[in-house]
Amino acid sequence: MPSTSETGNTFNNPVIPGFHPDPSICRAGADYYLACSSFEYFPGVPVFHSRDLVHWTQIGNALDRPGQLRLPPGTPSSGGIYAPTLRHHDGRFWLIVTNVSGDGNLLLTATDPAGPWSDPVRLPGVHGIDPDLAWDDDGNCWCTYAGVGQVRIDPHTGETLGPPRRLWSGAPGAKAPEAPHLHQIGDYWYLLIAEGGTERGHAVSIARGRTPTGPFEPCPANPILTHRGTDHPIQNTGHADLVQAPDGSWWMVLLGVRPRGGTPGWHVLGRETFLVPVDWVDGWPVVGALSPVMPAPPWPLQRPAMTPGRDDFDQSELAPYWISPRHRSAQDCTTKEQPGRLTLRARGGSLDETDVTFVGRRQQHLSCRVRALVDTVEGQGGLAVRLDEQHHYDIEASSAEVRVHARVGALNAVEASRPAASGPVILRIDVTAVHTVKDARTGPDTIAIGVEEPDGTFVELTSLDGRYLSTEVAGGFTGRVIGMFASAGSVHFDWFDYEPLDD
Ligand code: 6LW
Repeated sequence: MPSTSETGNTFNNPVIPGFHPDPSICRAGADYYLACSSFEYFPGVPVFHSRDLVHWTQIGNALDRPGQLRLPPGTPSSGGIYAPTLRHHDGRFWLIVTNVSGDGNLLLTATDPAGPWSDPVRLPGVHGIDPDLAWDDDGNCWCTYAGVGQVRIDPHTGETLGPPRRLWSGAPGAKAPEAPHLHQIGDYWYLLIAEGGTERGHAVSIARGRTPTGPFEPCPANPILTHRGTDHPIQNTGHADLVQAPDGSWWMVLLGVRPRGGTPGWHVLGRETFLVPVDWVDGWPVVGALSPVMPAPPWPLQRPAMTPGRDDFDQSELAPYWISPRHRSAQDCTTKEQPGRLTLRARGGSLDETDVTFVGRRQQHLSCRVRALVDTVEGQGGLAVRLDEQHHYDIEASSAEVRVHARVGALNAVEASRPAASGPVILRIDVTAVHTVKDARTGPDTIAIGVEEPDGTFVELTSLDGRYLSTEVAGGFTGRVIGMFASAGSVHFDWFDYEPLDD
């Protein structure tokens, strides 16, 4: 689904739209790889591949076996997996990440970043989120983490070798020095960090030293990137990583958000991954202007198929973009029971609870249409737009009725209903973003929910304000996920179609 507004001379930001925060990037020859946070979702840590830095294809998830990713049923939304670092070193790929809901810091390796990834090694001596990995010329492996602290580790066993040390806290008084990435570039070791918190105060700063352990001298131009206090269409910019292209140019990937609607602006797709060029002046990086449309890099842009819009459930395994809160098993989610259909079996919980049978994909476009053909002869279920247990809209079909629910914090209401027609039904959700960013009266988008007649006519049952499914209302670190659920018995889905619309 390449965007229609992209030309040969430009590319569109974000380069990985939808809830894909905390990007970490590395290059192996002509191939770039990137990993993101995944929080309460299974499988965890989406891994992407690109040949041009602009177009990315998801090739897997680093944590795709239950033994690698333990998210107990009570794991809160926005708990779980935080902020990976992905590196290529010594002919292998290395990934270090934190499970804040149990296992702490984890280190995995793979020869192919598409997987399989190893079982994780635990790092009980590393006490901080956002762990980074860097090897010096003597082969020492340095793990640097939020705070900003550092400890030498044995990456094979996870043991710490020596005491932890504090390295740098960013600007005096700035909160949350985090997301460190340590890079050896030329004569210096550069310590890139985020500071100010992941909301409107977010920023990227850097310091440099002659050794990986410092001392570190802050860049006089810090923060080297921030959109604080501006009207920029991309906000909350921070949590960055650096990569060098084969032609010698440098690039930064980072997270940002795209608020829409009136004050304060609501962002609904979570924190997305953006790309921006970097120049070097006097041994310091100077970050180029970050905008929704950017000058293209000086190499041919590939155009791989992005996440496909439609799934007919003809494969025996689900594609890597399908995610489920906390847990998924062949007992409650399978394409093998009825060929060409996804069967979901209700585990018992509703969308309001943590133990729910739900399979979805990230909403990646400000406007989109989602449809699914649902057979509820053996159960009850449907389509939902989910931010977390307390913030979701859904349309649920049973043999008797089709109902639209809205859950917003403590409020839980049936918004509309109608008797069910006999046989399978096409459920449909149209998300339409507002055009004007500044109209004080509007939310970011409207979410129209209903059923589609066999001739394609949309029978809208209700239209809801999208602001209540935004991070500004719900809090947390994720973004909207749209998908299928079963609330009773077994529900069969013939297909699921996600169509980006112009916004
Ligand atoms: C992550 C921290 C942050 O660990 O948010 O934006 C936290 N940065 O670095 C969760 O994504």
